[in-house]
Amino acid sequence: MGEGCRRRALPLPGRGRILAGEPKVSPEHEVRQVRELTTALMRRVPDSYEPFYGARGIAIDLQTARAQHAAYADALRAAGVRVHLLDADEAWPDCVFVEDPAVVVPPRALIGRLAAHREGEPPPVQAALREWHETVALDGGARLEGGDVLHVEDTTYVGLTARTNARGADALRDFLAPAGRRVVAVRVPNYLHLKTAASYLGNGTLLAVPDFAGVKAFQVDQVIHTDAAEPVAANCLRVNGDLLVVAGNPRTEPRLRAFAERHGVRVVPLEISEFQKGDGSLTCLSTLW
Ligand code: CIR
Repeated sequence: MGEGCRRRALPLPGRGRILAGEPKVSPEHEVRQVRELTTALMRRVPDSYEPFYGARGIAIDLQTARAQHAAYADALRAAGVRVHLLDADEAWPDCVFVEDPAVVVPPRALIGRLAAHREGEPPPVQAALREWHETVALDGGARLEGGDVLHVEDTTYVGLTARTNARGADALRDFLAPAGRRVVAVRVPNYLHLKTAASYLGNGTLLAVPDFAGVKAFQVDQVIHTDAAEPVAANCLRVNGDLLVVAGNPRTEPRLRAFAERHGVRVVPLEISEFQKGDGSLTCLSTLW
């Protein structure tokens, strides 16, 4: 990465100080700072997660799911984040995927409107977020899920998917305007959410599945592709000096380790099999700020 690739620190509005957490980077690879994340909201796994998927022919092991959830929370803590655990709501089996009901950019949080089978999830999340943030509602026709919102430096990309519509993208644009953030909408035809197809590793680097055409819309220095046979690896979570990656992707992991080595980032593989069965991945298990 050369001189022309340097960027200023991630200018997301927030209270956190800026970290320059890349001690292993040599001088010619300029330190690229990342905004410190201090806090995560997670939501417990409801008992109903198992029968909900069981009725669809998908066998969830609830005990394993909870162990994976706990390991994920520990990984966030190890990355320096304070984790707040919200109670599950048995009426809404997917409520563990707490990324989707809100987009938090301190000092405000935009409350999403979710797919019908998840429509009851936002109110308790909104109530919890009010402890830290002013919350903002969507207008009537807007639909927006947090899995479609990807912050990359001073731009926020929003996926137009089966879950997020143009009005939701417009609402996000309005919400982020006071923070000075640009919003770019990207069509994501074949994946559940934008962050199913791509995620931001920090340091100017996007990770994406190889068949994601929308990658052209991203202003980044570098794109790393997952192996074509490992699309689930595309959802990583950079938290301060750590990069949480989905375990069990042996062809993609060396590419992520090479990135991490170059930038002084620690790779933390996490098993999330029981959440992948519910179409979830790493980012969806928390809302971070
Ligand atoms: C759903 O259908 O919405 C859930 N089963 C999966 C949500 C995953 N969310 C995410 O990746 N942000």
